[in-house]
Amino acid sequence: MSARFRLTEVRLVSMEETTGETIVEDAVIAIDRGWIRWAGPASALPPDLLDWEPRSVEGRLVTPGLIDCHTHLVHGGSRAHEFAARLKGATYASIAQAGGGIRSTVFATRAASEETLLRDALRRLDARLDEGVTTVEVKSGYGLDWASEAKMLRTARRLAEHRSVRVVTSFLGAHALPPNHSGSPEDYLLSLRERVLPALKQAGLVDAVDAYCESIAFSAVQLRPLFDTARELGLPIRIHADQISDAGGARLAAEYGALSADHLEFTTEDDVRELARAGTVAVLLPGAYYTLRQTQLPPIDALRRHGVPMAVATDDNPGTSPLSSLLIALNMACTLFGLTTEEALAGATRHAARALGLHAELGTIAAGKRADLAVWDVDAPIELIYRMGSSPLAWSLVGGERRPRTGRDRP
Ligand code: DI6
Ligand code: FE
Repeated sequence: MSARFRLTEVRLVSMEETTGETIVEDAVIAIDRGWIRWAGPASALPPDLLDWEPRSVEGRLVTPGLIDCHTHLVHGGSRAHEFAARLKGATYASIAQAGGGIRSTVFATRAASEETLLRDALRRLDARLDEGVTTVEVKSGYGLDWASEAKMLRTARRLAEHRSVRVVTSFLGAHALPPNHSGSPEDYLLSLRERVLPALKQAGLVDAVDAYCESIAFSAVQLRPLFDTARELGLPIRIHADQISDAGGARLAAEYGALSADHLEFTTEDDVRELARAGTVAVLLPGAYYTLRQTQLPPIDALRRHGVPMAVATDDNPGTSPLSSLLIALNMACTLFGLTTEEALAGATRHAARALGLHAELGTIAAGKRADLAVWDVDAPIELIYRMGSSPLAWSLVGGERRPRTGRDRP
């Protein structure tokens, strides 16, 4: 394989801010050792790129590789029985209070071997890769002790050794109090600050710090010291905020200049203003909204009015969003939250890259970005979102390397 080549006969959807999902017909993407050197109409190709090996995509649509910027795809066990219980009228909170919920996944994750965690996570990952996902964020938070959190994060890192994908990790030790924890929440958070987080960071396992700021988890007041520690360690912050109550999570995200505030169903317009001021991305998670049959919508119009970038992700977790399909999350973002298809696609590309702090190198097709691309058998971007359950991906490229779809032998 040559290190330099140009994709030709591209129908280019760059998802750049200025052009969005406009299609540039008969385009070329020139790729140099995994990075995009140039992208635009063939008629404007700089002459020095003419002798780069041409590889035709035969008129297929090419978008940036998709980015799933909020997942818990490494975890043990299943919570199908809770799904059954909810169908009979139980609520998420009542299940948690009865000892189920996050705690039951903590027991299953602690009991699982790393190989089992890896095998199950790879299945959930593969479903995404076959939908054009090239970067995925993965959280810990179902271990809640040093060894089990480390096991989850190591497994997340290993995904990138087994598949062509970029993995970004978040430490979510502040997800719940560990089962049988005898001390106060403050004691637990202090142990994260003093021992667990610095050690995991030192081991190279943590790219960011996340927390569950919620009436049934931790309060903003309790979380501040943890975020101070994250800051001292130079780690960016993201927050599960205002999902089932207004617990001040979005305000806290803005206060700490968090990369993202995720969920936001109960966020007020005043808080949206703060998010805008802080440059924090709103990550919308319609799979959780759907699964919990929520009725309170995130403040989409306010987010638009104040210019807060909106990303969309799966939230793939065994309790509230057992969803492996980012394309279906995009469909839900449109149908349930009223996003336009262009907003939804920006939410899985440009804005998702920003939510991970990687917008300088990912999220659009432009010179200087990584050659992470998705090649599709569709006529227009809306087709990616409108149809559910059958991925139109032809193949993807990660750092310029072609990744065929699973089980497909044709090019
Ligand atoms: N993300 C989370 O981490 C929590 N809810 C959500 O949307 C808890 C998920 C769980 O019940 O396991
Ligand atoms: Fe989540």
